[in-house]
Amino acid sequence: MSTDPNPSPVRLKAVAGHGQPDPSPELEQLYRGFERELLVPLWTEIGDLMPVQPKSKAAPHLWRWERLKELAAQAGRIVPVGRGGERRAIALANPSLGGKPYATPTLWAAIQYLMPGEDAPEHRHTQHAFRFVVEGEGVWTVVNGDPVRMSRGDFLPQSGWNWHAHHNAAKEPMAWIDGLDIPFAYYTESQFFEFGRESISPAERTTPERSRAERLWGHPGLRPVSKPDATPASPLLAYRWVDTDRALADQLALEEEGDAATLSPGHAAVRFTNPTSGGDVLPTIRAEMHRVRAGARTLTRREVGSSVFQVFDGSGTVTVGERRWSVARGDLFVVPSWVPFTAQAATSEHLDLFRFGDAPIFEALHAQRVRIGD
Ligand code: GTQ
Ligand code: FE2
Repeated sequence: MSTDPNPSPVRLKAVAGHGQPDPSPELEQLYRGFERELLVPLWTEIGDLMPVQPKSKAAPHLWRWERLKELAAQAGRIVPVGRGGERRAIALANPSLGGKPYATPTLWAAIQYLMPGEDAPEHRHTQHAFRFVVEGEGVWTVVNGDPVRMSRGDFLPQSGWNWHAHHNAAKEPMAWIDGLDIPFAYYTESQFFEFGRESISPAERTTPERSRAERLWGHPGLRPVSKPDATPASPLLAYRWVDTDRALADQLALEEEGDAATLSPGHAAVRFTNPTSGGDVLPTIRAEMHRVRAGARTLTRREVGSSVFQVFDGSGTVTVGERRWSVARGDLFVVPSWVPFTAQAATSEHLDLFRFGDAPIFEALHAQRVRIGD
């Protein structure tokens, strides 16, 4: 009845179709009964609930770095950063995810901005996080009291429940991107959060070239014997561009010398890994850097789970499902679950793509699938 003060949210409509019962007054009566008792039969929902392959709600979408930076700078002039709001971070909101600040169903991606001399206050949360720097320098992120320099090309993981604050020690504002598993933690209702100290100490405002974490863990192929245990997330707090760049350049050089060093011709890729285990750098987030040689193209790839890419350097064309964009430095785009992706570098310069995704979740659950080719 229309006067029902608590109408059922279940709405069932008899429709003709494959495997559907013929519409009839009895069927209507049955469906009203289901609605009253808050019941939904499988036969009307199966196409949505159990598709033959993942059908992402998320849309392929691109955000231009120039636009993001402009708005972040505007926020820098107007919006203070401090306790409560915690961060001047502005998230990418996928147009198909209901207005939530989610880049994909599992991943948060945001531009964060700090003015000269500013501090983002200390806190910790169970969500896993990282920073990636596409340009600029001058901010130190302070993780459990360890100041870590952030410069162009650096990848900085911060696994859940570590205290962290950010400090801009430079005379210029700085922007970078954050990736977190906020949507995943939200759906699974597994979040915890704590405020830290009101301000960090003078010792934590120092600006060392290398963090304590790098001095302990940042030596290729060497681990401290004093730390025998594998940890679920990487204890190394910075992966420096000089190392990533050299690894990619070496792969392409080896390929030219005839070694099978690359993923496919002209496509080099490295994954950021946890030095205690060789596994992914964070329990829920995989991060990689890809380099496509000038004029080369990656294989078409689709996989379970979603990714966000940021163009680190160069230019080219990326194809995500039905969408195709010309991309340049800083541009960010989303590749939803099981949507085919290819990247083509410009003929004049290589294309460097930073990528992060949720693959570790699906691998842990033995639900990961990858398909190469069209
Ligand atoms: O820098 O600590 O983009 O806690 C979202 C949540 C950044 C951060 C974000 C956060 C942070
Ligand atoms: Fe945080």
